[in-house]
Amino acid sequence: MAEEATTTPRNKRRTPEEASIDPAAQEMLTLADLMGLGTAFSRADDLAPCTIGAVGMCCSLCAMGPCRLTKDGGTGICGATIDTVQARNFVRSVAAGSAAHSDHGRDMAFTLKAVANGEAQGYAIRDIAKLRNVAAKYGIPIEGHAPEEIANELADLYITQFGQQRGSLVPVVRAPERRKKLWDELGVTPRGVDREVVEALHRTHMGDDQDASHLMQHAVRTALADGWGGSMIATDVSDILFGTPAPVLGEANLGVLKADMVNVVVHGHEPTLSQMMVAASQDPEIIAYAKAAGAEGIALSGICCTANEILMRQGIPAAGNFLQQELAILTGAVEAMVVDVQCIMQALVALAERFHTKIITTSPKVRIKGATHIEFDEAHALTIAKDVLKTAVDNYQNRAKIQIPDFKSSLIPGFSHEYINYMLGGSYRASFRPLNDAIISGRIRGVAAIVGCTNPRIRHDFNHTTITEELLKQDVLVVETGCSAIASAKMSFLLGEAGLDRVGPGLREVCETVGIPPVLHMGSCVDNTRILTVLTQMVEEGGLGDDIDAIPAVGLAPEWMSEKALSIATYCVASGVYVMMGGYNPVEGRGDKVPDSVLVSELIGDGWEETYGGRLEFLDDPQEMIRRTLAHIDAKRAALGLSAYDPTQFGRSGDARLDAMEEEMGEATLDERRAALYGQVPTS
Ligand code: MSK
Repeated sequence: MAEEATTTPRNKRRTPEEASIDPAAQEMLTLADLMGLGTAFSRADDLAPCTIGAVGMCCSLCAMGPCRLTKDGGTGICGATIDTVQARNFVRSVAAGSAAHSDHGRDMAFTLKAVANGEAQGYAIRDIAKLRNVAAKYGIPIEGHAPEEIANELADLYITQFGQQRGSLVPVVRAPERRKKLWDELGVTPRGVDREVVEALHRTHMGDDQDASHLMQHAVRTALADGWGGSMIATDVSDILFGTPAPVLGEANLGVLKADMVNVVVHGHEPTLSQMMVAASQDPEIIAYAKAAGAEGIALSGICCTANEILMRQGIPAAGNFLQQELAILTGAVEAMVVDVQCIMQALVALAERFHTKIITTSPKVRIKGATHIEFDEAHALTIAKDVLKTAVDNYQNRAKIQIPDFKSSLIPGFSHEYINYMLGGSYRASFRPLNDAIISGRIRGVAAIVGCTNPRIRHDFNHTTITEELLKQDVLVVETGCSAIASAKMSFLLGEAGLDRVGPGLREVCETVGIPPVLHMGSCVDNTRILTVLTQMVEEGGLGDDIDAIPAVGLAPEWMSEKALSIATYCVASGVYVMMGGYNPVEGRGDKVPDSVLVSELIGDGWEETYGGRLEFLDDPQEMIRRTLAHIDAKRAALGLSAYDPTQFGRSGDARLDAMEEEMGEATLDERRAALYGQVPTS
């Protein structure tokens, strides 16, 4: 792919092709222009970001300000330096991100409790093996106990993690030994989820913590409460209740919408409602109701991480990632967009008014003015899901002109850490040994986790797919979550054979041998904890050092936009990962030349690397992210004493060898081919 500008030109409307690389998105943006309708893309063009706030030089924490610290050595009215202001802003963002993920985890824990007590209509414990496995990690008795009893105890334990005041969050026991010791020594082991978030808000209130290093230490503790706390709980409970993901065939992009069916798009993050919507949409009563309205049935699809939750478990199609929420409405074919929490644009309501689409909010925590509210409650989950679907069906008759872009790609999602473990070794010797060995031999150069949002200030999907495409050529195994995974799905990187012609020779051999796509879709945003688990299991397997920071691995969020992404990045760095994020650096501003001051952007780079072995950087250019990824992976390989990456060593086995032989041998007989392959003299 040619190198092209990826950031928003200021004060100029981009063409659809400049705004997105996705042809479906381009078609809808063209339609929006024709209809004179705005989207996040056009609003990003019209609204220049605040250059002072963007780099963390504005403090609005009290009514003496807001103070803009643009002058060298300048301070706020209270005397706060730019370092203090940047650190406080950063801590607050991490606290918001950690709170969002963790509150999701809390709701999942309460749902598990309700299911265990038979108080949640339509739900069941789907993965008893995972329930037993997780419970056993915490010493919950499992032998001779019914799943409901175990679930009850696990739910109680998980619920206490939010209000716990002292000690350590229990999922932290799953981290590598050396890492846990480091966190204890540094005083960043999270005590309780709510405690860390509340303390983050307290410390950043006017007149409290005013030492940037000390503040940033609490950013780490608050983020770890997300990654090794709230998010990990969310992933565990989702798997227990809805099934641990395993490969399944799915589809992605706006072309999954159906012209002759009632289209219902679920959007947001929590799987409790969306899973029930899947069940309700397959109910004969609901299908009959849709047919009576003149439709062929109900077509359920998803946007953002709710899409990922039902895509990787049931193969329900993803209509798109974050920036496609408005574009789905522009098709005119969506009867209802059903939203729960996070990443939902308020602009949906005004846009939907120009069409017949109903925006239905469902969470007691989220209302949007002008939207229809049908509150979800797990005690009556199936009944509510059916009511929502009937509302959508009733709206089908109001549909006018539709334009569904004819673009969609197949994909195979569902690579949970449990499945990766199984696929590498099989039922009897499930193990990460083959993955470690492939890295040690150089067949796989290293691992990159590419995650996170899309952002209208960055050319939609461009950074995600440019980086993915090049790293695959360089034999880097790529795992993805969130909106990044949907971007790669649209490029067919998540479909076994379809992506292998664009993959380096060593990685291709591994993909062919194991039977996996070159990019592994590991789930939603909270499922970044699956990546932490994989890294921990690689450490435990041996041969790649004794902690996560030794592994030749990198994390990238090249089109991030949400505070959750800052929390994810921070807990990954504190776990030992080098993380690069796209776009501007929120702690970059340097008006302050006070001697001995700690510049926060230096702290999150060199400072955190010295302390945690991981570092956080913000970069505009995807080519530079690729260069730094490969340099880091090669440096880690060298530090482990592994051979330097050499692609010429690989690519002569498996399908590639057969293909080459096919070309060379043309009309050769079977025996001649056998002889060429195995060096044997034909015996027949
Ligand atoms: S949905 S947080 S835009 S990845 Fe998880 Fe996508 Fe980012 Fe929302």
